[in-house]
Amino acid sequence: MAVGELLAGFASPSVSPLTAVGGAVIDAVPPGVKDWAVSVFGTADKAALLAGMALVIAVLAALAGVLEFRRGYRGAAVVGIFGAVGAVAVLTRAQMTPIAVALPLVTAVVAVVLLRFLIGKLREWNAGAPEPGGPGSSRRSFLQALAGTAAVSAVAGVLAGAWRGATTAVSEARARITLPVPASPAPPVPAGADLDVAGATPLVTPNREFYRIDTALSVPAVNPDNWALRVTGMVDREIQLSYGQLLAKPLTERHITIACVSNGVGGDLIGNARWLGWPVRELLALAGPHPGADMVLSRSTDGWTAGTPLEVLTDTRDALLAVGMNGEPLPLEHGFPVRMIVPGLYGYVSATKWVTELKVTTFAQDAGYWTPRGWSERGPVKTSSRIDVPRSGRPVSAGSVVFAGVAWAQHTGIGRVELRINRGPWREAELAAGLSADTWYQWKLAVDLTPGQYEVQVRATDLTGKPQEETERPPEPDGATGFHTVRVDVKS
Ligand SMILES: Nc1nc2c(c(=O)[nH]1)N[C@H]1C(S)=C(S)[C@@H](COP(=O)(O)O)O[C@H]1N2
Ligand SMILES: [Mo]
Repeated sequence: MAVGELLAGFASPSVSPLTAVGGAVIDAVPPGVKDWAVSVFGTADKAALLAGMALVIAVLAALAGVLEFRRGYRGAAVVGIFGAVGAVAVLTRAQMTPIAVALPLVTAVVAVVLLRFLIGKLREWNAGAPEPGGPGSSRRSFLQALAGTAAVSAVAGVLAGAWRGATTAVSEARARITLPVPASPAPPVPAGADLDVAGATPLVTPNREFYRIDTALSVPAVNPDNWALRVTGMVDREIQLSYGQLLAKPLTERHITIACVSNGVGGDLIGNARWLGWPVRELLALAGPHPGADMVLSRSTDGWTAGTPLEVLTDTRDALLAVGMNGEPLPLEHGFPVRMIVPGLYGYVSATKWVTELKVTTFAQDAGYWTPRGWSERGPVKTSSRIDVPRSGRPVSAGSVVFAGVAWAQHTGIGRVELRINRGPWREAELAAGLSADTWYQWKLAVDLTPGQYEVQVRATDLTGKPQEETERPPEPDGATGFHTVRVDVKS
Protein backbone atom coordinates (compact mmCIF):
# COMPACT_ATOMS: atom_id res chain seq x y z
CA MET A 1 0.00 0.00 0.00
CA ALA A 2 2.85 2.35 0.87
CA VAL A 3 4.47 1.80 -2.52
CA GLY A 4 1.12 2.53 -4.25
CA GLU A 5 0.67 5.71 -2.22
CA LEU A 6 4.23 6.80 -2.95
CA LEU A 7 3.82 6.29 -6.70
CA ALA A 8 0.53 8.17 -6.52
CA GLY A 9 2.35 11.05 -4.83
CA PHE A 10 4.42 11.50 -7.95
CA ALA A 11 2.13 10.41 -10.74
CA SER A 12 -1.40 11.13 -9.59
CA PRO A 13 -1.57 13.72 -6.81
CA SER A 14 -5.33 14.20 -6.78
CA VAL A 15 -6.23 10.49 -6.48
CA SER A 16 -4.20 7.79 -4.76
CA PRO A 17 -5.49 4.23 -4.27
CA LEU A 18 -6.36 4.96 -0.63
CA THR A 19 -8.03 8.32 -1.26
CA ALA A 20 -10.00 6.80 -4.16
CA VAL A 21 -11.35 3.96 -2.03
CA GLY A 22 -12.03 6.37 0.84
CA GLY A 23 -13.82 8.77 -1.52
CA ALA A 24 -15.87 5.94 -3.04
CA VAL A 25 -16.86 4.78 0.47
CA ILE A 26 -17.91 8.33 1.38
CA ASP A 27 -20.02 8.56 -1.80
CA ALA A 28 -21.55 5.12 -1.32
CA VAL A 29 -22.64 5.21 2.33
CA PRO A 30 -26.21 6.38 2.90
CA PRO A 31 -26.56 9.97 4.20
CA GLY A 32 -27.78 8.67 7.58
CA VAL A 33 -24.48 6.84 8.15
CA LYS A 34 -22.54 9.93 7.08
CA ASP A 35 -24.45 12.13 9.55
CA TRP A 36 -23.87 9.54 12.26
CA ALA A 37 -20.12 9.44 11.52
CA VAL A 38 -19.85 13.22 11.60
CA SER A 39 -21.80 13.41 14.86
CA VAL A 40 -19.59 10.76 16.50
CA PHE A 41 -16.18 11.74 15.11
CA GLY A 42 -16.72 15.43 14.27
CA THR A 43 -13.85 16.86 12.24
CA ALA A 44 -11.93 13.62 12.89
CA ASP A 45 -14.38 11.82 10.56
CA LYS A 46 -11.74 11.46 7.82
CA ALA A 47 -9.16 10.12 10.27
CA ALA A 48 -11.80 7.66 11.54
CA LEU A 49 -12.49 6.52 8.00
CA LEU A 50 -8.77 6.00 7.34
CA ALA A 51 -8.39 4.08 10.61
CA GLY A 52 -11.36 1.91 9.63
CA MET A 53 -9.80 1.30 6.21
CA ALA A 54 -6.47 0.38 7.83
CA LEU A 55 -8.30 -2.14 10.03
CA VAL A 56 -10.09 -3.71 7.06
CA ILE A 57 -6.83 -3.85 5.08
CA ALA A 58 -5.01 -5.48 8.04
CA VAL A 59 -7.74 -8.13 8.38
CA LEU A 60 -7.70 -8.82 4.62
CA ALA A 61 -3.89 -9.03 4.64
CA ALA A 62 -3.99 -11.54 7.50
CA LEU A 63 -6.65 -13.54 5.68
CA ALA A 64 -4.55 -13.49 2.48
CA GLY A 65 -1.55 -14.72 4.48
CA VAL A 66 -3.43 -17.61 6.07
CA LEU A 67 -5.02 -18.66 2.76
CA GLU A 68 -1.75 -18.42 0.87
CA PHE A 69 0.03 -20.47 3.53
CA ARG A 70 -2.57 -23.24 3.29
CA ARG A 71 -2.65 -23.37 -0.47
CA GLY A 72 -0.61 -21.38 -3.02
CA TYR A 73 -2.29 -18.52 -4.92
CA ARG A 74 -5.43 -18.39 -2.74
CA GLY A 75 -4.05 -15.43 -0.83
CA ALA A 76 -2.79 -13.93 -4.06
CA ALA A 77 -6.38 -14.13 -5.39
CA VAL A 78 -7.64 -12.17 -2.37
CA VAL A 79 -5.01 -9.50 -3.02
CA GLY A 80 -5.91 -9.44 -6.72
CA ILE A 81 -9.59 -8.87 -5.97
CA PHE A 82 -8.57 -6.14 -3.54
CA GLY A 83 -6.54 -4.42 -6.28
CA ALA A 84 -9.43 -4.68 -8.74
CA VAL A 85 -11.79 -3.11 -6.18
CA GLY A 86 -9.29 -0.26 -5.83
CA ALA A 87 -9.18 0.25 -9.61
CA VAL A 88 -13.00 0.32 -9.76
CA ALA A 89 -13.01 2.87 -6.93
CA VAL A 90 -10.65 5.08 -8.96
CA LEU A 91 -13.00 4.82 -11.97
CA THR A 92 -15.76 6.40 -9.89
CA ARG A 93 -13.62 9.46 -9.10
CA ALA A 94 -13.94 12.75 -10.97
CA GLN A 95 -10.15 13.21 -10.99
CA MET A 96 -9.68 9.75 -12.53
CA THR A 97 -6.73 9.38 -14.92
CA PRO A 98 -5.33 6.25 -16.63
CA ILE A 99 -2.32 6.33 -14.28
CA ALA A 100 -4.59 6.55 -11.25
CA VAL A 101 -6.54 3.47 -12.43
CA ALA A 102 -3.32 1.51 -12.92
CA LEU A 103 -1.91 2.27 -9.46
CA PRO A 104 -4.16 -0.04 -7.37
CA LEU A 105 -3.28 -2.84 -9.81
CA VAL A 106 0.44 -2.06 -9.46
CA THR A 107 -0.10 -2.06 -5.68
CA ALA A 108 -1.71 -5.50 -5.91
CA VAL A 109 1.15 -6.89 -8.01
CA VAL A 110 3.72 -5.63 -5.46
CA ALA A 111 1.62 -7.14 -2.66
CA VAL A 112 1.35 -10.53 -4.39
CA VAL A 113 5.11 -10.69 -5.01
CA LEU A 114 5.79 -9.86 -1.34
CA LEU A 115 3.15 -12.29 -0.11
CA ARG A 116 4.55 -15.19 -2.13
CA PHE A 117 8.10 -14.34 -1.10
CA LEU A 118 7.27 -14.13 2.62
CA ILE A 119 5.04 -17.21 2.64
CA GLY A 120 7.81 -19.11 0.84
CA LYS A 121 10.23 -18.19 3.65
CA LEU A 122 7.65 -19.14 6.27
CA ARG A 123 7.14 -22.54 4.63
CA GLU A 124 10.88 -23.23 4.69
CA TRP A 125 10.92 -22.48 8.42
CA ASN A 126 7.79 -24.54 9.00
CA ALA A 127 8.95 -27.55 6.98
CA GLY A 128 11.39 -28.65 9.68
CA ALA A 129 13.74 -29.82 6.93
CA PRO A 130 17.52 -29.73 7.51
CA GLU A 131 18.65 -26.12 7.44
CA PRO A 132 21.57 -25.30 5.13
CA GLY A 133 22.62 -22.33 7.27
CA GLY A 134 22.57 -24.30 10.53
CA PRO A 135 19.74 -24.70 13.09
CA GLY A 136 17.40 -21.66 13.30
CA SER A 137 18.64 -20.18 10.02
CA SER A 138 15.32 -20.52 8.15
CA ARG A 139 13.50 -18.84 11.05
CA ARG A 140 16.08 -16.03 10.99
CA SER A 141 15.75 -15.72 7.24
CA PHE A 142 11.93 -15.37 7.50
CA LEU A 143 12.15 -12.77 10.27
CA GLN A 144 14.78 -10.80 8.36
CA ALA A 145 12.59 -10.76 5.24
CA LEU A 146 9.65 -9.61 7.35
CA ALA A 147 11.66 -6.85 9.02
CA GLY A 148 13.07 -5.74 5.66
CA THR A 149 9.60 -5.52 4.16
CA ALA A 150 8.36 -3.52 7.13
CA ALA A 151 11.31 -1.13 6.93
CA VAL A 152 10.87 -0.49 3.19
CA SER A 153 7.12 0.02 3.70
CA ALA A 154 7.75 2.49 6.50
CA VAL A 155 10.18 4.53 4.40
CA ALA A 156 7.79 4.55 1.41
CA GLY A 157 4.90 5.48 3.70
CA VAL A 158 6.80 8.34 5.32
CA LEU A 159 7.88 9.70 1.92
CA ALA A 160 4.32 9.46 0.58
CA GLY A 161 3.04 11.26 3.68
CA ALA A 162 5.66 14.00 3.39
CA TRP A 163 4.81 14.56 -0.24
CA ARG A 164 1.08 14.71 0.53
CA GLY A 165 1.83 17.12 3.36
CA ALA A 166 3.65 19.47 0.98
CA THR A 167 0.75 19.51 -1.48
CA THR A 168 -1.75 19.98 1.33
CA ALA A 169 0.25 22.93 2.69
CA VAL A 170 0.25 24.58 -0.75
CA SER A 171 -3.49 23.91 -1.20
CA GLU A 172 -4.11 25.51 2.19
CA ALA A 173 -1.94 28.52 1.30
CA ARG A 174 -3.94 28.83 -1.92
CA ALA A 175 -7.22 28.71 -0.02
CA ARG A 176 -6.11 31.65 2.17
CA ILE A 177 -5.38 33.95 -0.81
CA THR A 178 -7.76 36.79 -1.60
CA LEU A 179 -7.14 38.02 -5.11
CA PRO A 180 -7.02 41.81 -5.52
CA VAL A 181 -9.68 43.69 -7.45
CA PRO A 182 -8.33 44.30 -10.97
CA ALA A 183 -7.27 47.84 -11.87
CA SER A 184 -8.45 47.02 -15.39
CA PRO A 185 -11.45 44.68 -15.13
CA ALA A 186 -12.54 42.36 -17.93
CA PRO A 187 -14.97 44.09 -20.29
CA PRO A 188 -18.53 42.93 -19.55
CA VAL A 189 -19.76 39.93 -21.53
CA PRO A 190 -21.68 41.48 -24.46
CA ALA A 191 -25.37 40.60 -24.76
CA GLY A 192 -25.67 37.79 -27.27
CA ALA A 193 -22.15 36.41 -26.80
CA ASP A 194 -23.68 33.25 -25.40
CA LEU A 195 -26.08 31.57 -27.84
CA ASP A 196 -27.06 29.10 -25.12
CA VAL A 197 -27.58 26.07 -27.38
CA ALA A 198 -28.22 22.88 -25.38
CA GLY A 199 -25.13 20.68 -25.37
CA ALA A 200 -22.87 23.34 -26.88
CA THR A 201 -19.54 24.37 -25.36
CA PRO A 202 -19.94 26.93 -22.56
CA LEU A 203 -18.59 30.38 -23.45
CA VAL A 204 -16.27 30.33 -20.42
CA THR A 205 -14.75 26.96 -19.49
CA PRO A 206 -15.09 26.09 -15.78
CA ASN A 207 -11.68 25.47 -14.14
CA ARG A 208 -12.56 21.86 -13.36
CA GLU A 209 -13.26 21.13 -17.04
CA PHE A 210 -10.30 23.06 -18.43
CA TYR A 211 -7.93 20.83 -20.42
CA ARG A 212 -4.61 20.10 -18.78
CA ILE A 213 -1.37 19.54 -20.69
CA ASP A 214 2.13 19.47 -19.24
CA THR A 215 5.18 17.29 -18.89
CA ALA A 216 5.07 17.30 -15.06
CA LEU A 217 4.96 13.76 -13.69
CA SER A 218 3.82 15.19 -10.36
CA VAL A 219 2.03 18.53 -10.14
CA PRO A 220 4.61 20.95 -8.71
CA ALA A 221 3.66 22.12 -5.21
CA VAL A 222 4.93 25.69 -5.14
CA ASN A 223 4.38 27.67 -1.95
CA PRO A 224 3.53 31.29 -2.85
CA ASP A 225 5.55 32.49 0.19
CA ASN A 226 8.71 31.01 -1.35
CA TRP A 227 7.87 31.86 -4.94
CA ALA A 228 9.90 34.48 -6.77
CA LEU A 229 10.17 35.44 -10.40
CA ARG A 230 13.53 36.52 -11.76
CA VAL A 231 13.96 38.50 -14.96
CA THR A 232 17.43 37.76 -16.30
CA GLY A 233 19.52 37.77 -19.45
CA MET A 234 19.78 40.65 -21.91
CA VAL A 235 18.30 43.33 -19.65
CA ASP A 236 19.51 46.62 -18.18
CA ARG A 237 18.31 45.61 -14.69
CA GLU A 238 17.72 42.11 -13.38
CA ILE A 239 14.47 42.02 -11.45
CA GLN A 240 13.21 39.79 -8.68
CA LEU A 241 9.51 39.80 -7.84
CA SER A 242 7.73 38.13 -4.92
CA TYR A 243 4.13 36.92 -4.94
CA GLY A 244 3.13 39.73 -2.58
CA GLN A 245 4.76 42.33 -4.84
CA LEU A 246 3.00 40.86 -7.87
CA LEU A 247 -0.43 41.01 -6.18
CA ALA A 248 0.24 44.67 -5.29
CA LYS A 249 0.66 45.65 -8.97
CA PRO A 250 -2.25 47.12 -10.94
CA LEU A 251 -3.72 43.91 -12.36
CA THR A 252 -5.62 43.34 -15.58
CA GLU A 253 -8.41 40.83 -16.06
CA ARG A 254 -9.27 39.50 -19.53
CA HIS A 255 -11.07 36.63 -21.17
CA ILE A 256 -8.45 34.76 -23.21
CA THR A 257 -8.81 31.47 -25.06
CA ILE A 258 -5.73 29.23 -24.91
CA ALA A 259 -5.12 26.22 -27.11
CA CYS A 260 -2.67 23.37 -27.32
CA VAL A 261 -0.70 22.90 -30.53
CA SER A 262 -1.53 19.19 -30.24
CA ASN A 263 -5.23 19.95 -30.56
CA GLY A 264 -6.38 18.06 -33.64
CA VAL A 265 -9.12 19.47 -35.87
CA GLY A 266 -12.34 19.22 -33.83
CA GLY A 267 -10.36 18.44 -30.64
CA ASP A 268 -10.95 19.67 -27.12
CA LEU A 269 -7.47 20.82 -26.04
CA ILE A 270 -8.71 24.41 -25.97
CA GLY A 271 -10.44 26.44 -23.29
CA ASN A 272 -11.56 29.96 -22.51
CA ALA A 273 -11.06 31.52 -19.07
CA ARG A 274 -11.05 34.91 -17.36
CA TRP A 275 -7.41 35.42 -16.41
CA LEU A 276 -6.18 37.94 -13.84
CA GLY A 277 -2.58 39.07 -14.02
CA TRP A 278 0.03 41.75 -14.50
CA PRO A 279 0.88 42.63 -18.12
CA VAL A 280 4.27 41.09 -18.97
CA ARG A 281 5.15 44.21 -21.01
CA GLU A 282 5.12 46.31 -17.81
CA LEU A 283 7.53 43.94 -16.10
CA LEU A 284 9.80 43.85 -19.16
CA ALA A 285 9.71 47.66 -19.41
CA LEU A 286 11.11 47.82 -15.85
CA ALA A 287 13.87 45.38 -16.77
CA GLY A 288 14.78 47.15 -20.04
CA PRO A 289 15.48 44.51 -22.70
CA HIS A 290 18.63 45.11 -24.76
CA PRO A 291 18.31 45.87 -28.44
CA GLY A 292 19.08 42.65 -30.31
CA ALA A 293 17.07 40.48 -27.92
CA ASP A 294 14.14 38.80 -29.71
CA MET A 295 12.93 36.07 -27.36
CA VAL A 296 11.89 35.50 -23.77
CA LEU A 297 12.64 32.02 -22.45
CA SER A 298 10.24 31.42 -19.57
CA ARG A 299 11.16 28.63 -17.20
CA SER A 300 9.04 26.75 -14.70
CA THR A 301 10.08 25.27 -11.33
CA ASP A 302 10.28 21.85 -12.98
CA GLY A 303 12.71 23.09 -15.64
CA TRP A 304 10.23 23.19 -18.53
CA THR A 305 10.73 26.15 -20.88
CA ALA A 306 8.88 28.10 -23.56
CA GLY A 307 10.42 30.50 -26.07
CA THR A 308 8.15 33.47 -26.79
CA PRO A 309 8.91 36.25 -29.30
CA LEU A 310 9.82 39.39 -27.34
CA GLU A 311 7.65 41.54 -29.62
CA VAL A 312 4.53 39.57 -28.65
CA LEU A 313 5.25 40.25 -24.97
CA THR A 314 5.87 43.96 -25.49
CA ASP A 315 3.13 44.91 -27.98
CA THR A 316 -0.32 46.09 -26.87
CA ARG A 317 -1.87 42.65 -26.41
CA ASP A 318 -2.74 41.41 -22.94
CA ALA A 319 0.10 38.95 -22.31
CA LEU A 320 -0.23 38.30 -18.57
CA LEU A 321 1.73 36.99 -15.64
CA ALA A 322 -1.45 35.38 -14.43
CA VAL A 323 -2.41 34.69 -10.81
CA GLY A 324 -6.16 34.18 -11.22
CA MET A 325 -8.39 31.94 -13.35
CA ASN A 326 -12.14 32.57 -13.45
CA GLY A 327 -12.06 34.49 -10.18
CA GLU A 328 -9.95 31.99 -8.20
CA PRO A 329 -6.22 31.70 -7.59
CA LEU A 330 -4.80 29.42 -10.32
CA PRO A 331 -5.56 25.75 -9.56
CA LEU A 332 -2.37 23.77 -8.78
CA GLU A 333 -2.68 21.87 -12.09
CA HIS A 334 -2.95 25.12 -14.03
CA GLY A 335 0.26 26.66 -12.70
CA PHE A 336 -0.28 27.94 -9.15
CA PRO A 337 0.90 30.41 -8.01
CA VAL A 338 1.86 32.17 -11.29
CA ARG A 339 1.82 31.31 -14.99
CA MET A 340 2.06 33.06 -18.32
CA ILE A 341 -0.94 33.57 -20.60
CA VAL A 342 -0.28 35.03 -24.04
CA PRO A 343 -3.14 35.74 -26.46
CA GLY A 344 -2.51 34.39 -29.94
CA LEU A 345 0.17 31.76 -29.26
CA TYR A 346 -0.13 28.03 -28.61
CA GLY A 347 0.60 27.02 -25.02
CA TYR A 348 3.87 25.28 -25.79
CA VAL A 349 5.56 28.57 -26.78
CA SER A 350 3.95 30.83 -24.22
CA ALA A 351 1.80 29.52 -21.37
CA THR A 352 4.48 28.46 -18.84
CA LYS A 353 2.89 27.23 -15.62
CA TRP A 354 4.68 27.47 -12.23
CA VAL A 355 6.86 30.11 -13.90
CA THR A 356 9.93 31.33 -11.98
CA GLU A 357 12.24 32.89 -14.55
CA LEU A 358 11.98 35.06 -17.64
CA LYS A 359 15.27 35.13 -19.51
CA VAL A 360 15.51 37.79 -22.19
CA THR A 361 17.55 36.23 -24.98
CA THR A 362 17.53 35.39 -28.71
CA PHE A 363 16.10 32.60 -30.84
CA ALA A 364 19.64 32.09 -32.14
CA GLN A 365 20.93 31.32 -28.66
CA ASP A 366 18.06 29.55 -26.87
CA ALA A 367 15.12 27.24 -27.60
CA GLY A 368 12.04 26.24 -25.62
CA TYR A 369 11.42 22.65 -24.48
CA TRP A 370 9.49 21.45 -27.55
CA THR A 371 11.57 23.07 -30.30
CA PRO A 372 14.46 20.56 -30.34
CA ARG A 373 11.80 17.83 -30.12
CA GLY A 374 10.43 18.55 -33.57
CA TRP A 375 7.94 21.36 -32.97
CA SER A 376 8.11 24.75 -34.63
CA GLU A 377 10.09 27.56 -33.01
CA ARG A 378 7.11 29.92 -33.46
CA GLY A 379 3.56 28.93 -32.61
CA PRO A 380 0.83 31.41 -33.56
CA VAL A 381 -2.63 29.86 -33.11
CA LYS A 382 -4.24 28.99 -36.45
CA THR A 383 -7.75 30.18 -37.25
CA SER A 384 -10.07 27.25 -36.72
CA SER A 385 -13.64 26.19 -35.96
CA ARG A 386 -15.46 23.27 -34.43
CA ILE A 387 -18.93 21.71 -34.59
CA ASP A 388 -20.05 20.72 -31.07
CA VAL A 389 -23.70 19.81 -31.66
CA PRO A 390 -24.96 17.51 -32.94
CA ARG A 391 -22.15 15.15 -31.91
CA SER A 392 -20.64 13.15 -34.75
CA GLY A 393 -22.36 9.80 -35.23
CA ARG A 394 -25.22 10.63 -32.85
CA PRO A 395 -28.67 10.17 -34.52
CA VAL A 396 -30.96 13.22 -34.68
CA SER A 397 -34.60 13.60 -35.72
CA ALA A 398 -35.56 14.95 -39.14
CA GLY A 399 -36.77 18.53 -39.40
CA SER A 400 -34.89 21.59 -38.20
CA VAL A 401 -31.48 20.44 -36.93
CA VAL A 402 -29.49 22.98 -34.93
CA PHE A 403 -25.74 22.98 -35.53
CA ALA A 404 -23.58 24.93 -33.07
CA GLY A 405 -19.99 25.30 -32.04
CA VAL A 406 -17.07 27.65 -31.60
CA ALA A 407 -14.58 29.40 -33.88
CA TRP A 408 -11.40 31.30 -33.08
CA ALA A 409 -8.96 33.59 -34.89
CA GLN A 410 -6.65 34.61 -32.08
CA HIS A 411 -5.95 38.31 -31.75
CA THR A 412 -7.82 39.09 -34.99
CA GLY A 413 -11.36 37.95 -34.28
CA ILE A 414 -13.88 35.95 -36.28
CA GLY A 415 -15.70 37.64 -39.16
CA ARG A 416 -17.81 34.77 -40.48
CA VAL A 417 -18.61 31.09 -39.92
CA GLU A 418 -20.13 28.91 -42.64
CA LEU A 419 -21.39 25.35 -42.88
CA ARG A 420 -21.69 23.12 -45.88
CA ILE A 421 -23.65 19.94 -46.19
CA ASN A 422 -22.43 17.06 -48.36
CA ARG A 423 -19.89 19.44 -49.93
CA GLY A 424 -22.73 21.70 -51.18
CA PRO A 425 -22.62 25.51 -51.12
CA TRP A 426 -21.38 27.24 -47.95
CA ARG A 427 -24.21 28.71 -45.83
CA GLU A 428 -23.49 31.48 -43.38
CA ALA A 429 -24.17 30.67 -39.71
CA GLU A 430 -25.36 33.09 -37.04
CA LEU A 431 -22.24 34.44 -35.33
CA ALA A 432 -22.46 35.49 -31.68
CA ALA A 433 -20.82 38.67 -30.42
CA GLY A 434 -17.21 38.01 -29.43
CA LEU A 435 -15.92 38.63 -25.90
CA SER A 436 -12.76 39.95 -27.52
CA ALA A 437 -10.48 39.19 -30.46
CA ASP A 438 -8.56 36.90 -28.11
CA THR A 439 -11.41 34.49 -27.37
CA TRP A 440 -13.42 31.99 -29.29
CA TYR A 441 -16.85 32.97 -30.67
CA GLN A 442 -19.98 30.85 -30.59
CA TRP A 443 -21.98 30.21 -33.74
CA LYS A 444 -25.16 28.33 -34.69
CA LEU A 445 -27.24 27.44 -37.72
CA ALA A 446 -30.56 25.60 -38.01
CA VAL A 447 -30.84 23.45 -41.15
CA ASP A 448 -33.89 21.54 -42.40
CA LEU A 449 -32.85 17.95 -42.99
CA THR A 450 -34.82 14.96 -44.25
CA PRO A 451 -33.87 11.44 -43.08
CA GLY A 452 -30.49 10.27 -44.34
CA GLN A 453 -26.74 10.51 -43.80
CA TYR A 454 -25.03 13.87 -44.04
CA GLU A 455 -21.47 15.08 -43.93
CA VAL A 456 -21.30 18.52 -42.40
CA GLN A 457 -18.25 20.80 -42.43
CA VAL A 458 -17.49 24.14 -40.83
CA ARG A 459 -15.23 26.95 -41.98
CA ALA A 460 -14.27 30.17 -40.21
CA THR A 461 -13.03 33.40 -41.74
CA ASP A 462 -11.24 35.99 -39.63
CA LEU A 463 -12.09 39.68 -39.46
CA THR A 464 -9.50 40.55 -42.12
CA GLY A 465 -11.33 38.22 -44.56
CA LYS A 466 -8.79 35.38 -44.39
CA PRO A 467 -10.45 31.94 -44.34
CA GLN A 468 -9.05 29.08 -42.30
CA GLU A 469 -6.72 26.64 -44.05
CA GLU A 470 -8.54 23.81 -45.88
CA THR A 471 -5.60 21.42 -46.38
CA GLU A 472 -5.61 18.67 -43.77
CA ARG A 473 -2.40 18.67 -41.74
CA PRO A 474 -1.52 16.96 -38.46
CA PRO A 475 -0.63 19.02 -35.34
CA GLU A 476 3.13 18.50 -35.72
CA PRO A 477 5.09 20.76 -36.22
CA ASP A 478 3.01 23.94 -35.80
CA GLY A 479 -0.71 23.13 -35.44
CA ALA A 480 -3.36 21.13 -37.29
CA THR A 481 -5.36 22.51 -40.23
CA GLY A 482 -8.41 21.36 -42.16
CA PHE A 483 -12.18 21.65 -41.81
CA HIS A 484 -13.89 19.93 -38.90
CA THR A 485 -16.24 17.35 -40.38
CA VAL A 486 -19.07 15.53 -38.63
CA ARG A 487 -21.30 12.76 -39.92
CA VAL A 488 -24.92 13.17 -38.95
CA ASP A 489 -27.46 10.40 -39.07
CA VAL A 490 -30.94 11.94 -39.48
CA LYS A 491 -33.79 9.57 -38.50
CA SER A 492 -37.41 9.98 -39.51
N1 LIG B 1 5.63 24.15 -16.64
C1 LIG B 1 4.96 23.80 -17.75
N2 LIG B 1 4.11 24.71 -18.30
C2 LIG B 1 3.42 24.39 -19.41
C3 LIG B 1 3.57 23.13 -20.03
C4 LIG B 1 4.46 22.20 -19.43
O1 LIG B 1 4.65 21.07 -19.90
N3 LIG B 1 5.12 22.57 -18.28
N4 LIG B 1 2.83 22.84 -21.16
C5 LIG B 1 2.33 23.94 -21.95
C6 LIG B 1 1.35 23.51 -22.93
S1 LIG B 1 1.91 22.52 -24.20
C7 LIG B 1 0.04 23.92 -22.90
S2 LIG B 1 -1.00 23.59 -24.17
C8 LIG B 1 -0.48 24.70 -21.74
C9 LIG B 1 -1.71 24.06 -21.15
O2 LIG B 1 -2.15 24.78 -20.03
P1 LIG B 1 -3.29 24.15 -19.11
O3 LIG B 1 -2.80 22.79 -18.67
O4 LIG B 1 -3.50 25.09 -17.98
O5 LIG B 1 -4.52 24.03 -19.98
O6 LIG B 1 0.48 24.82 -20.70
C10 LIG B 1 1.79 25.09 -21.13
N5 LIG B 1 2.58 25.33 -19.96
MO1 LIG C 1 0.22 22.22 -25.61
